[in-house]
Amino acid sequence: MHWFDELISSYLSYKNRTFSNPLLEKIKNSRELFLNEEEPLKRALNLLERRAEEPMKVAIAGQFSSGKSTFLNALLGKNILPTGITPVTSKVNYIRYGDNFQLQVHYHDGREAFYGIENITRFTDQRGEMEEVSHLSLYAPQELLKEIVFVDTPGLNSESKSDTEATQRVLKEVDGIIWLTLMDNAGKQSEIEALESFMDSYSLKSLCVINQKDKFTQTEVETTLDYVKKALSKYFIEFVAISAKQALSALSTSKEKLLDKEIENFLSNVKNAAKKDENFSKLIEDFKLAKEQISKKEYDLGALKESNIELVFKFIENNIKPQAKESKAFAVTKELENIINKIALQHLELLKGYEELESEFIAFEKEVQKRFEKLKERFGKELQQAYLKIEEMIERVAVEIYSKIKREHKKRFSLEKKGVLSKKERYEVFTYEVAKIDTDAIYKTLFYDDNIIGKMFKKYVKYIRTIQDGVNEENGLIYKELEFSILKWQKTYEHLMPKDELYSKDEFAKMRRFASKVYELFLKPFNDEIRASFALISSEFRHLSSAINFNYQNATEVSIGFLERKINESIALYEESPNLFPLYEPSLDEIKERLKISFHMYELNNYMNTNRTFLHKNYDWLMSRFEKIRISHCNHLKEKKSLHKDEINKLNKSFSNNYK
Ligand SMILES: Nc1nc2c(ncn2[C@@H]2O[C@H](COP(=O)(O)OP(=O)(O)OP(=O)(O)O)[C@@H](O)[C@H]2O)c(=O)[nH]1
Ligand SMILES: [Mg+2]
Repeated sequence: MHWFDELISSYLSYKNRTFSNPLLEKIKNSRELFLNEEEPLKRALNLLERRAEEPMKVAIAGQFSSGKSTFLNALLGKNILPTGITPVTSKVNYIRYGDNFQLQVHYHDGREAFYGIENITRFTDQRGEMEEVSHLSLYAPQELLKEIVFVDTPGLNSESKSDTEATQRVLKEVDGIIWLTLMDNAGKQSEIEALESFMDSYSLKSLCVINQKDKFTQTEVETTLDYVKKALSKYFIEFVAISAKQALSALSTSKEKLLDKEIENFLSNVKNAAKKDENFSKLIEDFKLAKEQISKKEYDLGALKESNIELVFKFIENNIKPQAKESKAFAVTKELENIINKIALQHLELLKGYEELESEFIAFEKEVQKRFEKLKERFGKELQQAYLKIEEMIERVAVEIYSKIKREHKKRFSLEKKGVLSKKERYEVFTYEVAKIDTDAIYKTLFYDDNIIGKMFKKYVKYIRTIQDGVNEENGLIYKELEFSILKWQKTYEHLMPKDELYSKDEFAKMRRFASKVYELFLKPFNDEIRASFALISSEFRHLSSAINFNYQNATEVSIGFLERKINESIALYEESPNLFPLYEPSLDEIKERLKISFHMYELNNYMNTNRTFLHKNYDWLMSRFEKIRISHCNHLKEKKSLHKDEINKLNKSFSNNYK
């Protein structure tokens, strides 16, 4: 039963053939790499798969009546294509594999229609008029056609210009050409002219077949072959003489042909039986019977051998096939490479978008850090200036107070004893000078008539205001700069369209949607922080101006009151025991010190006159907020980026594995 196993295994190996097509596998593997396969990409890949699976094309060309159609009939083992001694074939005819014989007519307007093969003459015979037919496809159940599509062409020197042009186009798209010529014509000027215009780029895969060898003697054939080889060596790499007519008659009755048919039948029956889980034994019996009957038939092996047609198949097998395979593999691989590259470029473009946005934020943070340091320095100095203005006011008040300390004469009565033993006592008058602050005069100068302090204070408040405005303006400016660069980015990416048809429309739409939300997602948080800081700083500044505004007169009064109390206390003590207690008179420094305390200058010093003023703290706080926002933005972008990065890596990896 070993022949049976062989049959089954050859059947299965045929069935599995498409899966062992390495080119197809390559495409299928690549398809798994793509994140999404939208219509155009799908179409391109499907087309490529079809190309990888597609059999090679071999055109049969030559001048009219050279026997092209007869040769193809021999190949089909059946007299299907119309032949004749006058120019016959008028339409290019693709002979393809099909489960049944069938004719497909392709019209110029794109229509297609199927007909039984008996109608073929209607559509291709020049003797009929079929202007609207573009070309034909003939399907035949012939194993060889699974690997090779043959193309029958109208004779090149036929009358019709459009037929000749159609042939010319076909010759450019095929993998190989078999040129049929006749003993009498071979190498003649008219043929050389035709070859000159058609064959130049195909010489390496072209075979010259000299037909109708049955009409000549062996010597004549050899002489002609020798001559043609010399005359046409430029156009072909091999020359054979055949008889298409002999081949046709041998093959159309060949036992092999019949056996092939029987085997095909048997296999399809086996397949059906296997599906239904039926026993094969009856099928095997039938097949054996049919085989025996075929072997009893007359079979003209001699004629087939003599026709030389197998040399043509050898040429196809040894020359056309390997080259076609190679050039197809090259073209398909190149195209696949191209597609992978494009998709990688698409991801690169999108990745670049997110990266650009990210680098805007990183650059912004660096810039802000620098700017904030500078602003801290600038406004630190300005606050210090404001602090000095308060000090100046205090100085002015102190000098005023000091200048209004008068001398006043006072009398005191002291009990004196006369003599050591005398019991007589008496009072004596002593005059002395005490300090007296002329409060009215001070107030008059400082607060009322000249309002010196009021004026100084106004200047101070104005100055504080300029600092506040400066801070707000600078902070606003920094935000505006960020906004400008981000909106510029948005402008580009909000309208980003795929540059290539194969690019994913979805991915680009995603990017556009993302870009349109960039204010909401990315800018607003910064803006919110700046606003919050505006509010915070404003209240601090308000405190700085109003606290002193409402306080300065009161603080002066409190200081003077303190000094007066101290003077009066010293007088009281002095009067009791002048030798023990001196009279107190405030120095300028003491007055200043008192005023500083009343004006809360020690607290203000921390607030305005150090490296840790409220503005320093505010900038540090704002910076830390900005940093937090930036980090969260970058994390968000990292997610977006990693999607494309992964795709690019995947594609690059497969690329270097498969194609380098
Ligand atoms: N004796 C002989 N006649 C042949 C042979 N091959 C073809 N013929 C005859 O030559 C004539 C032309 O053959 P076709 O097959 O129609 O030639 P073709 O090249 O298809 O012609 P067009 O389609 O008109 O270009 C027909 O009458 C065939 O029977 C051959 O090997 N020997
Ligand atoms: Mg023909």
